[in-house]
Amino acid sequence: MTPDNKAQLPDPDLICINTIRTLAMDAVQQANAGHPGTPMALAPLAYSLFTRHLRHSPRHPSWPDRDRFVLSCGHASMLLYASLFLTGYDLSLDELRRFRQWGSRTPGHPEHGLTPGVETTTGPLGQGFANGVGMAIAEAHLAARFNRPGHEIVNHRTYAFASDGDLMEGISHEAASLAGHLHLGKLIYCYDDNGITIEGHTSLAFSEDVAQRFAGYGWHVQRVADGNDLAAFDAAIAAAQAEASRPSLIIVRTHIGYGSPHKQDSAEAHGSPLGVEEVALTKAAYGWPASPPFLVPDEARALAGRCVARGTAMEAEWSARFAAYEKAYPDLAAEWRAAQAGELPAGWEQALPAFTPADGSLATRAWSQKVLNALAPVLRTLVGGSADLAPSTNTLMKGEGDLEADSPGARNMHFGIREHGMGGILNGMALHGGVRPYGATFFIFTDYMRPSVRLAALMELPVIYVFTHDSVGVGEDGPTHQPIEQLAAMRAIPHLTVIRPADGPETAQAWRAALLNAKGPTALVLTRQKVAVIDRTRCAPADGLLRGAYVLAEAQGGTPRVLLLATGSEVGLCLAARERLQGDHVPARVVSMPSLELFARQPQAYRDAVLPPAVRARLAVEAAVPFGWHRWVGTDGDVLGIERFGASAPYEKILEEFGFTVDQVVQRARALVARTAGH
Ligand SMILES: Cc1ncc(C[n+]2csc(CCOP(=O)(O)OP(=O)(O)O)c2C)c(N)n1
Repeated sequence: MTPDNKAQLPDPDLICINTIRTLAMDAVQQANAGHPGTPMALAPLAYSLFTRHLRHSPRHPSWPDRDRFVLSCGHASMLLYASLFLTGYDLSLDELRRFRQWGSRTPGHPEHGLTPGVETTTGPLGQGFANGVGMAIAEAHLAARFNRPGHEIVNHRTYAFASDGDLMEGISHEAASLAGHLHLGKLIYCYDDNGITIEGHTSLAFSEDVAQRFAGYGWHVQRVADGNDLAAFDAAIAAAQAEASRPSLIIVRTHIGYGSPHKQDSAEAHGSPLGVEEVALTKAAYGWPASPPFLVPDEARALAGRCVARGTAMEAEWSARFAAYEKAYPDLAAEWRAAQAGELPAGWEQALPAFTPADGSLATRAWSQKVLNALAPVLRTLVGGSADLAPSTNTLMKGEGDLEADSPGARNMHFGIREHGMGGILNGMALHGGVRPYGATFFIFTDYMRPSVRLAALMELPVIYVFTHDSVGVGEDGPTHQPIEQLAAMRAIPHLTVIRPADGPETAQAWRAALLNAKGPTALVLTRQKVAVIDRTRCAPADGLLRGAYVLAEAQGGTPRVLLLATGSEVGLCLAARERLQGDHVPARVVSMPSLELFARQPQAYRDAVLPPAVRARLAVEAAVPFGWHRWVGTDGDVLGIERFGASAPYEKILEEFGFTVDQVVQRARALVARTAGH
């Protein structure tokens, strides 16, 4: 086919657009892997957005008041890389040539933190969609909190491109529904309606009316009939910007592999190189020289200078505004700066409550509520909530309002029953910055949000999760609600710190560790059932938690014959078992191990001090699948865990049936001592 877009577009625009297209084709061809078709289709939209609409500063990609852009269909990464390169970001043409190669800044899917201008890591479809919603929530919250009449220092939009796959994934429903509910008027999404996915035409599996769907969510919906029609697209963006109280969806009809004589509008254009011949034919159809590859004509090269100048001017204007704000509101400005930097206020740790046995027995989720509420007034950046379980996860900040459409500056969020959406939104909030987001649900439902938790870990975002109802200790709700394999599954995620505290003081330290962890997400794993406060006059202080594991109760005489390792609610069991073992002249050391990740990071000498290599009799006690514990108990050790699904009964009965009794621990420990004595 012969593209007719020359007739519609002024030449310099078309040259820039075709530069994006051909760079994508060439990079994918050179890498012999990648997705050329979607960048070819979306090039006009990206060009228009990056050069005319997006308020961004290519030389300062972290300018706080920039508009955010999310490429939710991360497989179209070359679209983003070419756009960033052409608009003057610190991304060279050589990097585009090294697309998908080891050590390049142009990986297969965009990775936040690696490439300047990449606002979030995308690729798992639907995640970016939810991230954008989180960014817009953070913006609305910070605008409400910090802006003052005549002084708007927070005022930016969030744009995203989303594909069929993004909209098919359930997370897009969850996030879009909440975005509509919250009236996120500064959210502008473009849906790439190209009718093609990997298996063929979308009609194979996707026939809903997307416009009606989003209208139903309360979004402002527009259509652009032709993705090459820049004037229509610009008008739609302008209308979306003018819409203040509803998120916008612009449904743009595009053609995957646009201009490719044999592959346009086919699934073949989606995820493999066009082929040398087809690249040549497509370039000919564009009126583009066949060689050299990676050609950037002067018209396209000139873009960078203009975009940099445009961005620098925008940023300078904002800086002047900020300076005036700082003069008028010095305290607020200082607070804003600290929030942006993710700094915790000096002395915040003094707000951590100290619990003693006199405080009685409470579930760790209940201790957590006390800690959260002690910290909330001090840590004003804490914003979060639960997926409709706040009364059970105990995550409400008392006295703080509900973050709703008409009160975006409040701090208690209500995610609705949308765990996956919550996970993606928390990531977006953390990426936006200025807030310290937390989200809560039952531990069992981490399975519903695991993809987002994994991405938080991959991006090393300081999200805090409060996961309660952490074991068969849930009781009567039964096996559907009783986590068994979730601890192992969460611990298997690199860069995620999992903390399962044993009592009130450890729960306070767990929050402390989570807040101090700026380099990745932290999951607090908390009980539903009550646990006693450990007598710290007889045991070690709870701040040992910061090292992941610590000697809670030393063996009599200091040389243990057996080590009892436990987390959370099972620590108390081990303390009781220790008493019995000691009575039987078996010196037993109890090691509280709330975080295997934190412990693994300690120097060998510390680890050996806690778990002396010479002591082979080691029993780990945890009401979960034993997977992962053998690293710590060794080949001679034993794990009292659970290798079946749970059961519906009062929790005391379940724990007894599953062997979580002092008797069992003592018996298993004795057997271990006997077995290892002969070694
Ligand atoms: C959660 C998830 N499932 C599956 C995939 C694999 N995948 C990559 S692109 C794609 C679908 C492509 O269709 P579409 O979203 O319409 O993108 P386009 O063909 O327009 O580029 C799939 C299934 C993925 N990246 N993420």
